[in-house]
Amino acid sequence: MRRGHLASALAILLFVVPPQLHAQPLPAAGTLQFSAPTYAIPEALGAPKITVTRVGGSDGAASVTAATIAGGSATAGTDYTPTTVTLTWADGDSTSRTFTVLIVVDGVVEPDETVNLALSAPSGATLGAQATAVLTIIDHDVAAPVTSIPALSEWAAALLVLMIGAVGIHRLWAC
Ligand SMILES: [Ca+2]
Repeated sequence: MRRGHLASALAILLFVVPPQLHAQPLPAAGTLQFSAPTYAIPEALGAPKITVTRVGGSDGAASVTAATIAGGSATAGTDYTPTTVTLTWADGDSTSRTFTVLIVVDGVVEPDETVNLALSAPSGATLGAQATAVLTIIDHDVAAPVTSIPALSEWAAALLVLMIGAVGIHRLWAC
């Protein structure tokens, strides 16, 4: 085949082949990540639901480990129950998953505290950019009002009244 004929054949081939076959996208498994970088929950509500999303594809089954990890200012076991769960998706499923972190309602007045959250061990998909997040526990306890101690002058006045009363009674008996 002469060079001119070859070029013509290639041009015809490119024209005939549908454009969508030129760059066929591979089915994507998607990425797994937290729905937000931060979450906040009043301590009194006790059980925030944390959302993990699958975005950018849903090809094949997937799973990921979601857990509370060390590093936040809240204390595991005292302020919250340490949690590790496995979240799973079926092939074609791209709906969100949630897991719950149990907060300890302690009745103690304290600053707001944080719990670090992390995704790890992805299977069938990859971790997205938001693979960590921070949960803030907003303290709801209030300090009991301090009972005021009577001023010294009030004590002195009360004592004076007692003394005057005692003297009066003594005089009555003497009469
Ligand atoms: Ca508290």
